[in-house]
Amino acid sequence: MATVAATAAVLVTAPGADAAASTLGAAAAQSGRYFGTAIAASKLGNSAYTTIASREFTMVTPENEMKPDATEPNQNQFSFSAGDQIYNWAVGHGAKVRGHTLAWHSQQPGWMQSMSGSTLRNAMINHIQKVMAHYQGKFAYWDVVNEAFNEDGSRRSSNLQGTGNDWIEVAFKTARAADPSTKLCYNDYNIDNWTYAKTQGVYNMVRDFKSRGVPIDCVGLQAHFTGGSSVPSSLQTTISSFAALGVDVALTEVDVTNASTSQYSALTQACLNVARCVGITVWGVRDSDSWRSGESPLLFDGNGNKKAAYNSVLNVLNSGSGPTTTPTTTPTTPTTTPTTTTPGGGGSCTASLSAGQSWNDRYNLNVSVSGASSWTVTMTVPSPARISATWNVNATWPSSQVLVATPNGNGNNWGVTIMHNGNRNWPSVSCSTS
Ligand code: 9MR
Repeated sequence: MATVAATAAVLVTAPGADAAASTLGAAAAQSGRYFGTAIAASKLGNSAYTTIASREFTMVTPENEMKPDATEPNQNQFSFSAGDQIYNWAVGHGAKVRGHTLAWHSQQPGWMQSMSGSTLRNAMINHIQKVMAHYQGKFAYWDVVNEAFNEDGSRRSSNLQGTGNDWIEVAFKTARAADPSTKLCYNDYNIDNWTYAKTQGVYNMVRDFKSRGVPIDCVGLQAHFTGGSSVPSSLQTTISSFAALGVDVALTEVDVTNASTSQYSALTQACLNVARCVGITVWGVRDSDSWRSGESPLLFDGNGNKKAAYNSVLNVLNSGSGPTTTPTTTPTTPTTTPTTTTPGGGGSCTASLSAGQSWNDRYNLNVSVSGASSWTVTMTVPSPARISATWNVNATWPSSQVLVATPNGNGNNWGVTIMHNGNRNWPSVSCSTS
Protein backbone atom coordinates (compact mmCIF):
# COMPACT_ATOMS: atom_id res chain seq x y z
CA MET A 1 0.00 0.00 0.00
CA ALA A 2 1.32 3.46 -0.85
CA THR A 3 2.52 5.48 2.06
CA VAL A 4 0.90 8.85 2.34
CA ALA A 5 3.05 11.63 3.74
CA ALA A 6 1.78 12.38 7.21
CA THR A 7 -0.11 15.63 7.33
CA ALA A 8 -1.58 17.01 10.48
CA ALA A 9 -5.35 16.96 10.48
CA VAL A 10 -6.51 20.54 10.54
CA LEU A 11 -9.94 21.58 11.61
CA VAL A 12 -11.08 24.94 10.36
CA THR A 13 -14.20 26.79 11.23
CA ALA A 14 -16.01 28.10 8.21
CA PRO A 15 -16.33 31.89 8.36
CA GLY A 16 -19.65 32.91 9.81
CA ALA A 17 -20.60 29.37 10.67
CA ASP A 18 -22.76 28.81 13.73
CA ALA A 19 -21.35 27.37 16.92
CA ALA A 20 -22.04 23.72 17.68
CA ALA A 21 -25.67 23.12 18.54
CA SER A 22 -26.47 22.91 22.25
CA THR A 23 -29.53 20.65 22.25
CA LEU A 24 -30.08 17.16 20.87
CA GLY A 25 -32.82 18.28 18.53
CA ALA A 26 -30.83 21.18 17.09
CA ALA A 27 -27.70 19.06 16.76
CA ALA A 28 -29.58 16.34 14.89
CA ALA A 29 -31.26 18.93 12.66
CA GLN A 30 -27.87 19.95 11.27
CA SER A 31 -27.97 16.80 9.17
CA GLY A 32 -31.73 16.90 8.60
CA ARG A 33 -32.49 14.38 11.32
CA TYR A 34 -34.68 14.49 14.40
CA PHE A 35 -33.95 13.52 17.99
CA GLY A 36 -36.99 12.23 19.82
CA THR A 37 -38.28 10.83 23.08
CA ALA A 38 -41.16 8.76 24.35
CA ILE A 39 -43.62 10.93 26.27
CA ALA A 40 -46.13 9.83 28.91
CA ALA A 41 -49.30 11.92 29.14
CA SER A 42 -49.36 11.46 32.91
CA LYS A 43 -46.11 13.43 33.21
CA LEU A 44 -47.07 16.47 31.16
CA GLY A 45 -47.99 18.29 34.36
CA ASN A 46 -44.45 17.90 35.71
CA SER A 47 -42.48 21.00 34.78
CA ALA A 48 -39.05 19.44 35.37
CA TYR A 49 -40.03 16.81 32.80
CA THR A 50 -41.58 19.14 30.25
CA THR A 51 -38.75 21.67 30.51
CA ILE A 52 -36.24 19.05 29.35
CA ALA A 53 -38.56 17.44 26.85
CA SER A 54 -39.50 20.66 25.10
CA ARG A 55 -35.92 21.94 25.05
CA GLU A 56 -34.20 18.84 23.71
CA PHE A 57 -36.51 16.79 21.52
CA THR A 58 -37.99 17.30 18.06
CA MET A 59 -39.99 14.05 17.73
CA VAL A 60 -42.43 12.59 20.22
CA THR A 61 -43.68 9.01 20.51
CA PRO A 62 -46.55 8.42 22.94
CA GLU A 63 -45.27 5.73 25.30
CA ASN A 64 -48.63 4.00 25.83
CA GLU A 65 -51.45 6.38 24.88
CA MET A 66 -51.99 5.33 21.27
CA LYS A 67 -51.82 1.59 21.78
CA PRO A 68 -54.99 -0.42 21.01
CA ASP A 69 -56.01 -0.83 24.66
CA ALA A 70 -55.85 2.95 25.10
CA THR A 71 -57.56 4.05 21.89
CA GLU A 72 -60.34 1.44 21.61
CA PRO A 73 -61.16 0.29 25.15
CA ASN A 74 -64.58 -0.99 24.03
CA GLN A 75 -65.17 -2.28 20.56
CA ASN A 76 -65.81 0.59 18.17
CA GLN A 77 -65.77 3.15 21.00
CA PHE A 78 -62.67 5.23 20.69
CA SER A 79 -60.85 7.22 23.30
CA PHE A 80 -58.32 9.76 22.11
CA SER A 81 -58.02 12.12 25.05
CA ALA A 82 -54.60 11.00 26.32
CA GLY A 83 -53.24 10.61 22.80
CA ASP A 84 -54.54 14.05 21.84
CA GLN A 85 -52.97 15.54 24.94
CA ILE A 86 -49.55 14.27 23.79
CA TYR A 87 -50.14 15.33 20.19
CA ASN A 88 -51.16 18.84 21.23
CA TRP A 89 -48.24 19.18 23.63
CA ALA A 90 -45.78 18.01 20.97
CA VAL A 91 -46.92 20.31 18.19
CA GLY A 92 -47.21 23.15 20.69
CA HIS A 93 -43.47 22.72 21.28
CA GLY A 94 -42.48 22.35 17.65
CA ALA A 95 -42.05 18.59 17.72
CA LYS A 96 -43.38 16.05 15.25
CA VAL A 97 -45.20 12.90 16.30
CA ARG A 98 -44.66 9.22 15.64
CA GLY A 99 -47.84 7.24 16.24
CA HIS A 100 -47.32 4.04 18.22
CA THR A 101 -48.88 1.50 17.53
CA LEU A 102 -51.86 0.14 15.55
CA ALA A 103 -51.55 -3.64 15.37
CA TRP A 104 -49.72 -5.52 18.10
CA HIS A 105 -50.10 -8.82 19.97
CA SER A 106 -49.62 -6.96 23.27
CA GLN A 107 -51.64 -4.23 24.98
CA GLN A 108 -54.82 -5.24 23.19
CA PRO A 109 -58.09 -4.32 24.89
CA GLY A 110 -59.78 -7.26 26.59
CA TRP A 111 -62.48 -7.58 23.93
CA MET A 112 -59.83 -7.97 21.22
CA GLN A 113 -57.74 -10.50 23.15
CA SER A 114 -60.55 -13.02 23.00
CA MET A 115 -61.21 -12.60 19.29
CA SER A 116 -59.98 -14.69 16.39
CA GLY A 117 -60.45 -15.37 12.70
CA SER A 118 -62.32 -13.01 10.40
CA THR A 119 -63.95 -11.24 13.34
CA LEU A 120 -60.53 -10.20 14.62
CA ARG A 121 -59.27 -9.40 11.11
CA ASN A 122 -62.19 -7.04 10.59
CA ALA A 123 -61.75 -5.51 14.03
CA MET A 124 -58.06 -4.84 13.25
CA ILE A 125 -58.99 -3.18 9.96
CA ASN A 126 -61.65 -1.05 11.65
CA HIS A 127 -59.22 -0.08 14.42
CA ILE A 128 -56.57 1.06 11.92
CA GLN A 129 -59.12 2.99 9.86
CA LYS A 130 -60.70 4.81 12.79
CA VAL A 131 -57.53 5.67 14.70
CA MET A 132 -55.73 6.85 11.59
CA ALA A 133 -58.74 8.87 10.51
CA HIS A 134 -58.66 10.71 13.84
CA TYR A 135 -55.02 11.70 13.33
CA GLN A 136 -55.24 12.05 9.55
CA GLY A 137 -52.49 14.27 8.15
CA LYS A 138 -50.96 14.95 11.57
CA PHE A 139 -48.17 12.41 12.05
CA ALA A 140 -44.75 12.08 10.46
CA TYR A 141 -44.69 8.32 11.07
CA TRP A 142 -47.03 5.60 12.29
CA ASP A 143 -45.86 2.26 13.71
CA VAL A 144 -48.47 0.20 11.89
CA VAL A 145 -47.31 -3.21 13.08
CA ASN A 146 -45.18 -3.84 16.15
CA GLU A 147 -43.11 -6.87 17.21
CA ALA A 148 -44.56 -9.54 14.92
CA PHE A 149 -41.48 -11.79 14.73
CA ASN A 150 -39.91 -14.48 16.92
CA GLU A 151 -36.23 -14.49 17.78
CA ASP A 152 -35.63 -17.27 15.21
CA GLY A 153 -36.95 -15.13 12.38
CA SER A 154 -40.33 -16.82 12.09
CA ARG A 155 -43.63 -15.07 12.69
CA ARG A 156 -44.70 -14.71 16.32
CA SER A 157 -47.81 -16.72 17.04
CA SER A 158 -50.63 -14.48 18.23
CA ASN A 159 -54.32 -14.06 17.65
CA LEU A 160 -53.45 -11.66 14.81
CA GLN A 161 -51.10 -14.18 13.17
CA GLY A 162 -53.89 -16.72 13.55
CA THR A 163 -56.04 -14.67 11.17
CA GLY A 164 -53.66 -15.54 8.32
CA ASN A 165 -50.07 -14.82 7.34
CA ASP A 166 -51.19 -11.84 5.26
CA TRP A 167 -52.36 -9.87 8.33
CA ILE A 168 -49.31 -7.62 8.26
CA GLU A 169 -49.69 -6.60 4.64
CA VAL A 170 -53.41 -6.10 5.11
CA ALA A 171 -52.60 -3.79 8.03
CA PHE A 172 -50.21 -1.74 5.86
CA LYS A 173 -52.62 -1.55 2.91
CA THR A 174 -55.42 -0.46 5.24
CA ALA A 175 -53.14 2.16 6.78
CA ARG A 176 -52.09 3.61 3.43
CA ALA A 177 -55.70 4.01 2.37
CA ALA A 178 -56.63 5.55 5.74
CA ASP A 179 -53.89 8.23 5.69
CA PRO A 180 -51.71 8.51 2.58
CA SER A 181 -49.80 11.44 4.12
CA THR A 182 -48.09 9.46 6.89
CA LYS A 183 -45.07 7.21 6.58
CA LEU A 184 -45.94 3.65 7.56
CA CYS A 185 -43.45 1.71 9.67
CA TYR A 186 -42.73 -1.78 10.91
CA ASN A 187 -41.16 -1.63 14.40
CA ASP A 188 -39.39 -4.35 16.42
CA TYR A 189 -36.72 -5.12 19.02
CA ASN A 190 -33.63 -7.33 18.62
CA ILE A 191 -33.35 -6.51 14.93
CA ASP A 192 -30.17 -4.45 15.38
CA ASN A 193 -27.62 -7.23 14.76
CA TRP A 194 -27.37 -7.92 11.03
CA THR A 195 -26.48 -11.60 11.44
CA TYR A 196 -29.32 -12.34 13.89
CA ALA A 197 -32.11 -14.56 12.55
CA LYS A 198 -34.86 -12.17 13.63
CA THR A 199 -33.21 -9.28 11.74
CA GLN A 200 -33.07 -11.43 8.62
CA GLY A 201 -36.71 -12.45 9.05
CA VAL A 202 -37.85 -8.83 9.19
CA TYR A 203 -35.48 -7.85 6.37
CA ASN A 204 -36.91 -10.56 4.13
CA MET A 205 -40.45 -9.42 4.87
CA VAL A 206 -39.63 -5.80 3.99
CA ARG A 207 -37.82 -6.88 0.84
CA ASP A 208 -40.82 -8.99 -0.15
CA PHE A 209 -43.21 -6.10 0.54
CA LYS A 210 -41.14 -3.70 -1.55
CA SER A 211 -40.91 -6.18 -4.42
CA ARG A 212 -44.69 -6.75 -4.43
CA GLY A 213 -45.70 -3.13 -3.92
CA VAL A 214 -47.10 -3.60 -0.40
CA PRO A 215 -46.94 -0.08 1.07
CA ILE A 216 -44.19 0.25 3.67
CA ASP A 217 -42.07 3.36 4.17
CA CYS A 218 -39.94 2.75 7.21
CA VAL A 219 -38.44 0.29 9.64
CA GLY A 220 -37.94 1.08 13.32
CA LEU A 221 -35.14 -0.63 15.18
CA GLN A 222 -36.26 -0.25 18.79
CA ALA A 223 -32.62 -0.49 19.93
CA HIS A 224 -33.30 -1.47 23.54
CA PHE A 225 -29.73 -2.15 24.61
CA THR A 226 -30.87 -3.05 28.09
CA GLY A 227 -31.82 -6.31 29.78
CA GLY A 228 -28.55 -7.95 28.70
CA SER A 229 -28.23 -6.69 25.13
CA SER A 230 -25.70 -4.23 23.83
CA VAL A 231 -24.98 -2.33 20.61
CA PRO A 232 -23.79 -4.84 18.00
CA SER A 233 -20.82 -3.96 15.78
CA SER A 234 -23.00 -4.64 12.75
CA LEU A 235 -25.60 -1.99 13.64
CA GLN A 236 -24.62 0.29 10.78
CA THR A 237 -24.74 -2.62 8.34
CA THR A 238 -28.26 -3.40 9.52
CA ILE A 239 -29.36 0.20 9.11
CA SER A 240 -27.81 0.56 5.66
CA SER A 241 -29.18 -2.80 4.54
CA PHE A 242 -32.75 -1.85 5.42
CA ALA A 243 -32.20 1.59 3.89
CA ALA A 244 -31.00 0.00 0.67
CA LEU A 245 -34.45 -1.59 0.32
CA GLY A 246 -35.85 1.92 -0.08
CA VAL A 247 -37.27 2.58 3.39
CA ASP A 248 -36.48 5.15 6.05
CA VAL A 249 -34.79 3.66 9.09
CA ALA A 250 -34.94 5.02 12.64
CA LEU A 251 -33.76 3.99 16.08
CA THR A 252 -37.11 4.22 17.83
CA GLU A 253 -36.86 3.24 21.52
CA VAL A 254 -33.24 3.63 22.50
CA ASP A 255 -31.99 2.88 25.98
CA VAL A 256 -28.60 1.50 27.08
CA THR A 257 -27.71 -0.22 30.34
CA ASN A 258 -26.10 2.36 32.63
CA ALA A 259 -26.05 4.76 29.66
CA SER A 260 -22.65 3.56 28.42
CA THR A 261 -21.08 6.55 26.66
CA SER A 262 -19.30 4.38 24.12
CA GLN A 263 -22.49 2.56 23.21
CA TYR A 264 -24.51 5.76 22.93
CA SER A 265 -21.77 7.27 20.72
CA ALA A 266 -21.63 4.16 18.56
CA LEU A 267 -25.36 3.97 17.94
CA THR A 268 -25.53 7.68 17.15
CA GLN A 269 -22.60 7.43 14.73
CA ALA A 270 -24.12 4.36 13.05
CA CYS A 271 -27.27 6.35 12.32
CA LEU A 272 -25.35 9.42 11.12
CA ASN A 273 -23.32 7.28 8.75
CA VAL A 274 -26.40 6.18 6.81
CA ALA A 275 -28.20 8.83 4.81
CA ARG A 276 -31.58 7.26 5.25
CA CYS A 277 -31.35 6.86 9.02
CA VAL A 278 -33.78 9.69 9.71
CA GLY A 279 -33.57 10.02 13.47
CA ILE A 280 -33.10 8.61 16.94
CA THR A 281 -35.70 8.41 19.72
CA VAL A 282 -34.81 7.56 23.31
CA TRP A 283 -37.40 5.67 25.35
CA GLY A 284 -38.03 8.30 27.97
CA VAL A 285 -36.64 11.58 29.27
CA ARG A 286 -35.00 10.90 32.67
CA ASP A 287 -33.82 7.62 34.16
CA SER A 288 -36.75 7.80 36.54
CA ASP A 289 -39.12 7.84 33.55
CA SER A 290 -37.70 4.65 32.03
CA TRP A 291 -39.53 1.31 31.86
CA ARG A 292 -36.16 -0.07 33.02
CA SER A 293 -35.27 2.64 35.51
CA GLY A 294 -33.15 0.16 37.49
CA GLU A 295 -30.62 0.21 34.64
CA SER A 296 -30.40 4.04 34.51
CA PRO A 297 -30.43 3.80 30.71
CA LEU A 298 -31.35 7.32 29.56
CA LEU A 299 -29.58 10.64 28.91
CA PHE A 300 -30.83 12.57 31.97
CA ASP A 301 -30.65 11.44 35.58
CA GLY A 302 -33.63 11.44 37.90
CA ASN A 303 -32.90 15.05 38.86
CA GLY A 304 -32.91 16.15 35.24
CA ASN A 305 -29.14 16.57 34.99
CA LYS A 306 -27.41 15.81 31.70
CA LYS A 307 -25.40 12.60 31.99
CA ALA A 308 -22.06 11.83 30.34
CA ALA A 309 -23.96 9.90 27.67
CA TYR A 310 -25.86 13.06 26.80
CA ASN A 311 -22.59 14.81 26.00
CA SER A 312 -21.33 11.89 23.92
CA VAL A 313 -24.49 11.87 21.83
CA LEU A 314 -24.42 15.65 21.42
CA ASN A 315 -20.76 15.61 20.40
CA VAL A 316 -21.32 12.93 17.77
CA LEU A 317 -24.33 14.79 16.40
CA ASN A 318 -22.31 18.00 16.23
CA SER A 319 -19.32 16.40 14.56
CA GLY A 320 -21.29 14.13 12.27
CA SER A 321 -22.17 16.41 9.43
CA GLY A 322 -22.60 19.88 10.71
CA PRO A 323 -21.61 22.73 8.44
CA THR A 324 -19.42 24.26 11.13
CA THR A 325 -16.12 22.43 10.88
CA THR A 326 -14.56 21.02 7.79
CA PRO A 327 -11.63 18.63 7.83
CA THR A 328 -9.09 19.79 5.27
CA THR A 329 -6.60 18.26 2.92
CA THR A 330 -5.56 15.22 4.86
CA PRO A 331 -6.43 11.59 4.40
CA THR A 332 -8.94 10.71 7.08
CA THR A 333 -8.15 7.74 9.25
CA PRO A 334 -9.18 4.81 7.13
CA THR A 335 -12.32 3.48 8.67
CA THR A 336 -14.02 0.54 7.09
CA THR A 337 -17.75 0.27 6.97
CA PRO A 338 -19.01 -3.23 6.39
CA THR A 339 -22.02 -2.84 4.20
CA THR A 340 -24.87 -4.67 2.73
CA THR A 341 -25.01 -8.22 1.57
CA THR A 342 -28.03 -8.99 -0.53
CA PRO A 343 -28.42 -12.62 -1.50
CA GLY A 344 -29.38 -12.91 -5.17
CA GLY A 345 -29.78 -15.75 -7.63
CA GLY A 346 -26.03 -15.88 -8.33
CA GLY A 347 -24.96 -16.14 -4.71
CA SER A 348 -24.30 -13.26 -2.40
CA CYS A 349 -21.89 -10.35 -2.42
CA THR A 350 -20.76 -7.71 0.03
CA ALA A 351 -19.62 -4.17 -0.72
CA SER A 352 -17.38 -2.52 1.88
CA LEU A 353 -16.43 1.13 2.02
CA SER A 354 -13.24 2.64 3.35
CA ALA A 355 -12.12 6.24 3.47
CA GLY A 356 -9.81 7.62 0.81
CA GLN A 357 -8.39 11.11 0.54
CA SER A 358 -10.54 14.06 1.41
CA TRP A 359 -10.47 17.75 0.56
CA ASN A 360 -12.46 20.76 1.64
CA ASP A 361 -15.26 20.15 -0.81
CA ARG A 362 -15.08 16.43 -1.56
CA TYR A 363 -13.84 13.05 -0.44
CA ASN A 364 -12.96 9.71 -1.96
CA LEU A 365 -14.28 6.34 -0.88
CA ASN A 366 -12.73 3.02 -1.84
CA VAL A 367 -15.20 0.25 -2.55
CA SER A 368 -14.26 -3.39 -2.25
CA VAL A 369 -16.69 -6.08 -3.39
CA SER A 370 -16.36 -9.65 -2.19
CA GLY A 371 -18.36 -12.79 -2.84
CA ALA A 372 -19.66 -13.23 -6.36
CA SER A 373 -17.60 -11.99 -9.33
CA SER A 374 -20.70 -10.79 -11.16
CA TRP A 375 -22.25 -8.06 -9.02
CA THR A 376 -24.25 -4.86 -9.08
CA VAL A 377 -23.58 -2.26 -6.43
CA THR A 378 -26.07 0.53 -5.87
CA MET A 379 -24.81 3.56 -3.98
CA THR A 380 -27.00 6.38 -2.72
CA VAL A 381 -25.41 9.55 -1.37
CA PRO A 382 -27.27 11.71 1.15
CA SER A 383 -28.64 14.97 -0.22
CA PRO A 384 -27.24 17.50 -0.99
CA ALA A 385 -24.06 15.49 -1.64
CA ARG A 386 -23.40 14.41 -5.22
CA ILE A 387 -21.27 11.68 -6.77
CA SER A 388 -18.87 13.41 -9.12
CA ALA A 389 -16.51 10.70 -10.38
CA THR A 390 -15.74 6.98 -10.33
CA TRP A 391 -12.71 4.88 -11.19
CA ASN A 392 -12.17 1.26 -12.23
CA VAL A 393 -15.87 0.44 -12.60
CA ASN A 394 -18.70 0.62 -15.14
CA ALA A 395 -21.21 3.12 -13.81
CA THR A 396 -24.66 4.33 -14.71
CA TRP A 397 -26.34 7.26 -13.01
CA PRO A 398 -30.09 7.00 -12.43
CA SER A 399 -29.73 10.35 -10.67
CA SER A 400 -26.92 12.55 -9.37
CA GLN A 401 -27.31 10.90 -5.97
CA VAL A 402 -27.61 7.29 -7.13
CA LEU A 403 -24.91 5.28 -8.82
CA VAL A 404 -25.32 1.75 -10.19
CA ALA A 405 -21.95 0.05 -10.65
CA THR A 406 -20.93 -3.22 -12.34
CA PRO A 407 -17.46 -4.76 -12.91
CA ASN A 408 -15.34 -3.33 -15.74
CA GLY A 409 -13.29 -6.51 -16.04
CA ASN A 410 -10.50 -5.18 -13.90
CA GLY A 411 -11.18 -6.62 -10.47
CA ASN A 412 -13.47 -5.77 -7.60
CA ASN A 413 -11.82 -2.71 -6.09
CA TRP A 414 -12.98 0.66 -7.30
CA GLY A 415 -13.83 4.08 -6.01
CA VAL A 416 -15.92 7.21 -6.07
CA THR A 417 -15.42 10.90 -5.47
CA ILE A 418 -18.28 12.59 -3.64
CA MET A 419 -18.89 16.34 -3.48
CA HIS A 420 -20.27 16.56 0.06
CA ASN A 421 -22.00 19.97 -0.22
CA GLY A 422 -22.06 20.11 3.57
CA ASN A 423 -23.28 16.55 4.20
CA ARG A 424 -20.33 14.29 4.98
CA ASN A 425 -22.38 11.25 5.88
CA TRP A 426 -21.26 8.27 3.89
CA PRO A 427 -23.56 6.86 1.24
CA SER A 428 -25.64 3.76 1.76
CA VAL A 429 -24.63 0.91 -0.47
CA SER A 430 -26.10 -2.45 -1.41
CA CYS A 431 -24.74 -5.33 -3.43
CA SER A 432 -26.78 -7.78 -5.46
CA THR A 433 -26.04 -10.64 -7.84
CA SER A 434 -28.04 -11.80 -10.79
O1 9MR B 1 -42.60 1.76 28.03
C1 9MR B 1 -43.81 1.06 27.92
C2 9MR B 1 -44.30 0.66 29.29
O2 9MR B 1 -44.70 1.81 30.02
C3 9MR B 1 -45.45 -0.30 29.17
O3 9MR B 1 -45.80 -0.77 30.46
C4 9MR B 1 -45.08 -1.45 28.26
C5 9MR B 1 -46.22 -2.41 28.12
O4 9MR B 1 -46.02 -3.35 27.12
O5 9MR B 1 -44.70 -0.97 26.99
C6 9MR B 1 -43.57 -0.17 27.07
O6 9MR B 1 -43.17 0.25 25.78
C7 9MR B 1 -42.82 -0.81 24.88
C8 9MR B 1 -43.12 -0.35 23.49
O7 9MR B 1 -44.45 0.04 23.39
C9 9MR B 1 -42.81 -1.40 22.47
N1 9MR B 1 -41.45 -1.88 22.60
C10 9MR B 1 -41.04 -2.26 23.92
C11 9MR B 1 -41.31 -1.14 24.91
C12 9MR B 1 -40.78 -1.51 26.28
O8 9MR B 1 -41.46 -2.60 26.79
